Amino acid sequence: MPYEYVIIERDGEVGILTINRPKALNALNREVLVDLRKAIEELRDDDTVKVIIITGAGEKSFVAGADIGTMQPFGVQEARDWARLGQSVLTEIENLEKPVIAAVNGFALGGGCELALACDIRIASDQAKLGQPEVGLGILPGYGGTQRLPRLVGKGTAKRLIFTGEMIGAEEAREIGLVDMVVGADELMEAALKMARTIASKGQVAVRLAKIAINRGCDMDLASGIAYEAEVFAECFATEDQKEGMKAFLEKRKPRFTGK
Ligand code: DAK
Repeated sequence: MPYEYVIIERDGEVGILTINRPKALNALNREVLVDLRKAIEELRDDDTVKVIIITGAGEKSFVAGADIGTMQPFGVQEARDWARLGQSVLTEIENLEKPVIAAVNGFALGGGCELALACDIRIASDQAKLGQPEVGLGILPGYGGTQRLPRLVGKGTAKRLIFTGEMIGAEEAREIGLVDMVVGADELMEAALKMARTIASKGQVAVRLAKIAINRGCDMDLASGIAYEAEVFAECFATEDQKEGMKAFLEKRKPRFTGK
């Protein structure tokens, strides 16, 4: 399905979704968010796609934020609707039953940083710059930044980044845990694809259940999270993948997972 602001490509079992509004540094306006949602749902429903990579078009930017021109005239009710639209798209990405890797190829600011935060794993180009500059515009992060950022980097660091609006480079982002890996700009997509292919080669029921266990467990106290883990761990033993994975190990061969 063709989109105006998103490009979808498939590389084997990996779906690559490129946000494509480079003239505005891929800023998220309503049309981009609507295309992003439809594209995510297309990849979600495509059984041949096991892992998704999200990146930005052009060399300069992943996503430079929510579109400031769109938001400028908002009143309180429109701002609430706008927050709900973006939040629901990002929550859909976070809860997608497939792993999502953000390949952060440049600016990831405001809503762009929040989009990366909603992905499972973040790989950044050494040229990337990340931050939550919203307070400089008289607003606060509205696409989950005040919630996901402290959960990832800790309360103090999240407050520093959000209160100062400071932009940080990829290396510092890695040091604080905001990104998982930094690679040269030319190697970014290959690194993201390599990781995606590795994940795609594993038992997909197990990967899916691990994602659910981590996401749900992080919102629980430890004892409840551990109990929840036991439940999803047990579920694996009802799958063909578990039988095949362990049989292959014992027979000293590579597993042939079916995702069942
Ligand atoms: N929105 C709209 N257009 C943007 C944009 C953005 N976020 N970022 C860049 N652009 C546009 C520029 O206006 C420019 O357009 P033209 O003038 O060429 O038409 C084009 O992209 C190229 O940008 P620059 O000429 O500025 O490029 P530079 O290399 O000089 O600077 C920059 C790059 C990324 C440092 C700069 O563009 C910049 O500071 N951009 C804004 C970054 C920013 O502040 N991002 C956060 C946006 S606020 C909420 C819901 C959501 C949010 C908040 C609340 N609720 C409803 C509660 C989220 C908010 C945000 O994300």
